[in-house]
Amino acid sequence: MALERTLSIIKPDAVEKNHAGAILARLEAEGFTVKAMKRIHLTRNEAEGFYEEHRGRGFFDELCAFMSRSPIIVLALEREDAVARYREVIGATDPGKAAEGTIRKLYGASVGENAAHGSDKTSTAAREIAYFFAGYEVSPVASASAS
Ligand code: DGI
Repeated sequence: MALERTLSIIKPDAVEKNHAGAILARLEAEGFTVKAMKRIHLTRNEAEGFYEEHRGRGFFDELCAFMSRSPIIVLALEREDAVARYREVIGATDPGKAAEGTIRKLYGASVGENAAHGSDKTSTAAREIAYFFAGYEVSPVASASAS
């Protein structure tokens, strides 16, 4: 199975409730390596840019207001099959439908405030990592076995 990267966001609701440490510990325990990480407070425009593909959907304004409400923690994570494995660990979009023990089940409150974001495919992951991190901030993929 291929070594991959995915973009993870610990969303405002989880950071506000001081769940970031527990979520990060869980991700490390699940075998993800942190290749880049930062805490940022998105502007409304930056949130809209990140979720551009959802523009026009009924929840877009609510989503962007939420994501720019308070700081988030953004991570580039690496492990084998990272995109799919990460989505398993966070669980379904709606915490009410997420499997027991998943991050969204444990820490999410609603479909809008669901604690974590994860890229949906590898091509999306590359674009999303580049949205938040300059090249020098992320370890080169080619040297993934090094730190
Ligand atoms: O990839 P996901 O984050 O699991 O889900 P997505 O790409 O379909 O939607 C992106 C985010 O938009 C999701 O994490 C929460 C928000 N969202 C999606 N569907 C709804 C929603 N927010 C509200 N309020 N209502 C929705 O139906």
